[in-house]
Amino acid sequence: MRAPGRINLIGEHTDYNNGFVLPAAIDKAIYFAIAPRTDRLCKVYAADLNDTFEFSLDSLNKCPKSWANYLIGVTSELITDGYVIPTGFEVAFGGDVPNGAGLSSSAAVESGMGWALSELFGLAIPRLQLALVAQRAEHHFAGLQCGIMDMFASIHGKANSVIRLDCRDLTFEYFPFDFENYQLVLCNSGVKHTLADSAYNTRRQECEQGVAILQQFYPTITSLRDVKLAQVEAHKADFSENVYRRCRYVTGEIERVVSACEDLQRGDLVAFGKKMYETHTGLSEDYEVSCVELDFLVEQTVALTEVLGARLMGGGFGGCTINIVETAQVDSFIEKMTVAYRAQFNKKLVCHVVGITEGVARLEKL
Ligand code: GAF
Repeated sequence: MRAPGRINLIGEHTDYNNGFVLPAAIDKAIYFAIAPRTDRLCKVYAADLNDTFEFSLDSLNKCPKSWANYLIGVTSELITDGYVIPTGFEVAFGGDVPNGAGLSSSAAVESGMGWALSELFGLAIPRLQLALVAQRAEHHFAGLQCGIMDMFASIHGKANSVIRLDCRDLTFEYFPFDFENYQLVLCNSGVKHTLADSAYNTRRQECEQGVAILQQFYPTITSLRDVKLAQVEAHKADFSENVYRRCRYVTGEIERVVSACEDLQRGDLVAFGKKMYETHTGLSEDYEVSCVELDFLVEQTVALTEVLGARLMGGGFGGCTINIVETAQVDSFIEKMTVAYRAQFNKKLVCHVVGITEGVARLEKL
């Protein structure tokens, strides 16, 4: 089984606000091998951590080992949805999705685990249902009140295409993203913010507070998706400063994704790239999920003519920036960024040129 990590071109922190996102599955993945047992025991092995864990199908509870919770969570949520896991199993997994880099290794683990169980026991789980199961596993077992984007992308990815997902009704469309002259390059700041999960959940609550305030004026709205940026501005005095800025960013970003998709359809990557910078500014100043390292990495690109757009990617507080870079200049871009990062922070910058691939799938027998 192969379950990929994901990137997101634009549309950050919009998924849990019922907005649009534009992610894709990438050529970095977690691989699973699975076999059935005859009893109720489940033995799991995380190859990259060289760590093991065992649990029983009869007591699927949260455990102190964070990585194991993704596997227990998916197993438990599948059973909640009525799928029959007839016996225990042995599973080993590992891959090359860097942990804590904002490429959603956790969603890859959840999608891969679900797909592995589906294949092993002939469950034929529909892809959308698996994404919802993985999201609930994250909520209930990992404690992150995430949106649907990461698991959806890992499960629905298509080679050389980004997915325009409407997180309100979960309809989606593939947009070709295959520009010979440009590559997607990720610059990994190496920063892993330990408070990221709790700060993420706080952002989500602040958006919900914004919705509750606006509902007093517009009773029919149910999420920030139903709100225009102009309405947020009109009610500035009704919000606290933080809630106002969170809502301003999200409503602006949802509108930005829609017009960024139009840029893409016209093949106008220059206009698309400009919007990536606007997103970064919003994430940094209004949503406050950036950090000095990510701001530095984005600022460094502003003067580089070979870069069309750059921004922090994913939940924030660390991880990677995503950059659209002229193909012929990719090596020199990486060199320049690595030197600058070392000079500023005395830290090594790891860069990845990423390709866009298919979503989770069973691999042919080796
Ligand atoms: C994390 C979450 F898991 C996603 O659901 C999404 O909200 C993202 O942060 C921000 O866009 O990856």
